[in-house]
Formats: sequence, structure tokens, C-alpha cells
Amino acid sequence: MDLTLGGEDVLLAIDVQYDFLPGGALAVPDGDAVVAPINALARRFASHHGHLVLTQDWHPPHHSSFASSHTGKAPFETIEMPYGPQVLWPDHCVQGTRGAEITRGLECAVGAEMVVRKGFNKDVDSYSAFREADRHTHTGLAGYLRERGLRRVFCAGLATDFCVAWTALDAQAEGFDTYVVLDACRAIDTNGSLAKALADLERAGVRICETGDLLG
Ligand code: VGL
Ligand code: ZN
Repeated sequence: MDLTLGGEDVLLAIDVQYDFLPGGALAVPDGDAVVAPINALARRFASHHGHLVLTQDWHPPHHSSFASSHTGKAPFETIEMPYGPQVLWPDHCVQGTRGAEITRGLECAVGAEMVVRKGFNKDVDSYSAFREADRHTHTGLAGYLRERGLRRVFCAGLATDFCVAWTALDAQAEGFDTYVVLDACRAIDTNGSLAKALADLERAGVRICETGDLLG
């Protein structure tokens, strides 16, 4: 595995927002453990001409992925949407709220060249930073990365089994050489979602690596 970093590499820091951190509305267990490795990775990328892009889950109030938008439904239940099954979540990352902000602990965020917001379409969720859950609506990220000449994508952040996995699968499908930096991610792990995500990543040819592989 050649992990010598260069100018064609981008670190995607996924959804490191207060609502996914301890005390947040959809707290990922041990979620704050991703902050230090992502800061360290970002420093390394910066010193090797690599790039940093952030993603931000960014829902309008009453988003269709919220259990509260469906009478009689509770968080972590699954319903059928026109585009397929949808896990229902507690209200989280509502546009303009503190919970939707990128944590101040992510010191590298100030140097990010791009922030991709996703999930802003009220009727369609978007775990992936490339394509919404309808699988048709593109965010523009693939075009952005291609226009900038970037070819290798390293994914880290929250949550391994949802936004990180879907983003990595779409990055690979878009033709980018894609890695998940697994120790710089944490999972929600509901109803076997983590095991399924890891199997999906392997099947798709997404590479798994660790922070230490990149820090040299
Ligand atoms: C996420 C569930 C709902 C994530 C976002 O960032 O993994 N998970 N919205
Ligand atoms: Zn969300």
C-alpha cells in the first residue's frame, strides 16, 4: 500500500459536528475520539500538498429522516421511503443550530478549502457527500474533486457505518482511489449496520487503513 501523500490526495473529514459528539442529539459512542487523529492527519496532508474537505450534515427542521416527522415512529426504526428503506433518527444537525456546527475542537477545519453540506433536501436524506439517498441527485463533490485534479480520497469522521461508508462507496464508484482511515472513525452500530458497512466497503474495493499508515 503506497501511502506517500501528495497533491492529488484529499482528506474528507466527515460530519464532525456537535450533534454527533458526546452530549449531542445523535451522539456517536466515543465520537470525540476522531478529533485528534483528524487534526493530526490534516497537518500531515497540509505539509505534503494534500487537501482538506469537510462535510456537514445540514437538515431543515422537520426533515423526513427525523422520527419526529412520522407519527407513531421512534428513532432507530426503519421505514420505507420512495427511494428505499430509511432509518429514522432523533432530530439532529438542524440548519443554523449549534448541534449542526463543526466542533471547535477540529482545529484543522479553519484551513479546509471546501465544506460540503448535505441532507438539506427535506424529503431525501443524504449520508453520502456525493449523492443523495435517491441515488440520483449529485452534490457536486465529484466534479469539484475532479476539477481540482484530486485522485485519492481518504475518509475519516462520523459515523463509520452511515455517512463515512456511503461517502467512501460513492467516492470509489466515482473512480477515486478510496480509503477509510478506520481508527479516525466511530460507528453508530444499529441493527448490524457496522458489520454490513464494512462488508460493503470490502466488496466495493475501498481500502481500509489506519492513521499510523499515513503519519509515517
Ligand atoms: C449520519 C445518521 C443521520 C452520519 C447523519 O453522519 O453518519 N448518520 N445523519
Ligand atoms: Zn443526518
